[in-house]
Amino acid sequence: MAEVNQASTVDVVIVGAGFAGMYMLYKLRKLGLNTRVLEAAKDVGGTWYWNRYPGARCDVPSMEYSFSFSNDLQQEWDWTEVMAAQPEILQYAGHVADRFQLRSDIQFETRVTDATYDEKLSLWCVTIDSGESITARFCIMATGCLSVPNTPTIEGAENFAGAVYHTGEWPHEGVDFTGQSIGIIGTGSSGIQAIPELAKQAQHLTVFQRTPNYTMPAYNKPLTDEYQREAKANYADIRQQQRDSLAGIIGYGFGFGGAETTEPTDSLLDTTEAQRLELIDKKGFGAIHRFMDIGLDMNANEMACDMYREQLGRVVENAETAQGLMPRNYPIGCKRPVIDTQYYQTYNRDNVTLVDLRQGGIESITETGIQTEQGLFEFDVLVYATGFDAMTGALLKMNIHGRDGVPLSSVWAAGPRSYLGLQVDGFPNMFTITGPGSPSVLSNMMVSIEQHVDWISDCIEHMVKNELQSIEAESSAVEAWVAHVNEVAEGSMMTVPSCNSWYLGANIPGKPRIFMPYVGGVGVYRQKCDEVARNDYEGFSISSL
Ligand code: N01
Repeated sequence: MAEVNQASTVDVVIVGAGFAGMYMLYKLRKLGLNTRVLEAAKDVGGTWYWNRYPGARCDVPSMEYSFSFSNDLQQEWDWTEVMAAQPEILQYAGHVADRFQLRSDIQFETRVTDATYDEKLSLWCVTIDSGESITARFCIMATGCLSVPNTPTIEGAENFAGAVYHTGEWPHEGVDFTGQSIGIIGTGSSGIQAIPELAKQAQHLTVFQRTPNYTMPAYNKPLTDEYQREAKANYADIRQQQRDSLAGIIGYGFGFGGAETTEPTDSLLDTTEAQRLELIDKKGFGAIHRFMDIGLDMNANEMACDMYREQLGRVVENAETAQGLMPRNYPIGCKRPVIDTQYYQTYNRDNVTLVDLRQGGIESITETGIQTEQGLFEFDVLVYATGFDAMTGALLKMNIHGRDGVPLSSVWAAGPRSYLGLQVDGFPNMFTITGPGSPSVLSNMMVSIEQHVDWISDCIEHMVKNELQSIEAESSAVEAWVAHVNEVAEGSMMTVPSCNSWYLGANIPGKPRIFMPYVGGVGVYRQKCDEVARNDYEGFSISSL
């Protein structure tokens, strides 16, 4: 491995060596800037480095969930499946690091504890867990949106005698569950992906489900050489369509999650019951994909939920288990869509038990299992699939202090506020890649990462060329952007009171209920960011050297 850049003063510090940090480094090197990346893990990959649980897989087609910045890279890399599994994505991240020789500027096994802005010197002082500090003119947070695992506080948790795992911090050597009984808490994307795989390995699997999710079959399959050749020949066009789209995904050749279309057009309210049943016969869970009003009208949405439950009842053989798995009382589409491989079929196995916590919640964790209001369930191993302190977690975990020593935690006490999800007022020369207030988690992260990195790198180039000292979001621009983010989310399924999603911070006790990502779409958002830059960085105040 190449020697690592250990300078204590650099032009730019980047926190995080996931896809965002890696591409940011690549771009800043091209500008000739001395850059250092600080990364807690032993290697690159970010979320794909940590989330190694069985069944971990991307929910975006691989050909689109990959970098577009280098045509050579996208032409030479071959994906094996429509939606790649974690090991393949991590291999890809490693390939990118090797190909562009990125590791020499990445300091691994280094956790940032503090970042403080020195106004007199216009420098960021970034402190790491060894106690050392690095100063830099620009500080770029590439810390990811889902990088701080959430382990709920449950009474007696420390008493459990067996092994305990979290899907978001899975052991790198893997876990052999042969002959073991497992208890798993959580049925979000991670739980829904892990459950079918764990059930295959375990002697018995008990699933503790607080809120059933709406999940769609992934219809994943191997990619043919012919498809890859054809898609690669059309890559320029595919990438442009992704950039102009709503979510950065066009589902080229496949649709999204096996659906025929990524852009629903029909009205469910205009269908008859007989037509709906016929659609379910033909398409199963996919029956609801093409109806636009599901996202706009609560009655249409409830009709779709009925269709969903109907299909679920057809797949799950035990009627009581099927009832237990049925999501109710919140709209479909209000949370991050989940896609799965044989999730409901897993409950037809003899070695899987569902504990529907709506019938009686968790009271405590004991030495041998979980005590619920329905009784004690015992197992050897406990798996938390309980998600993340999303979007703000990683930023607030570091002690970030801006102008006048003001902590980010106090500026964000009532929820995150940011201009374009790129900068916070009072924190000059600090950028957040895919920060709250940007499309981020509502999009294909690769598209959003590339867009933010390109924008930030153009901005820094502009600053350097014009001998400018600092750039900082204006408070009025932050206010206006936050209002806009809320306004566009308002009226969508995602903000209805019955929806308790991590988009709203609702999964973390005490976290302010604010809709964090920008729902306006990556195409529209990109235009807005470009317009801001074209208009001399409108909404930012810039000072000269
Ligand atoms: O986390 P989640 P996740 N007692 O927050 C339950 C991305 N991702 O890791 O809904 C009992 O969605 C909680 O219950 P409830 C993707 O963006 C992508 O699964 O709060 N249960 C819920 O069931 C995704 O959305 C991929 O009632 C408790 C679960 O834990 C995001 O990561 C794969 C509990 C947490 O679900 C997060 O997904 C994996 C408690 N005290 C992840 N506390 C793909 O690309 C929490 N829960 C496919």
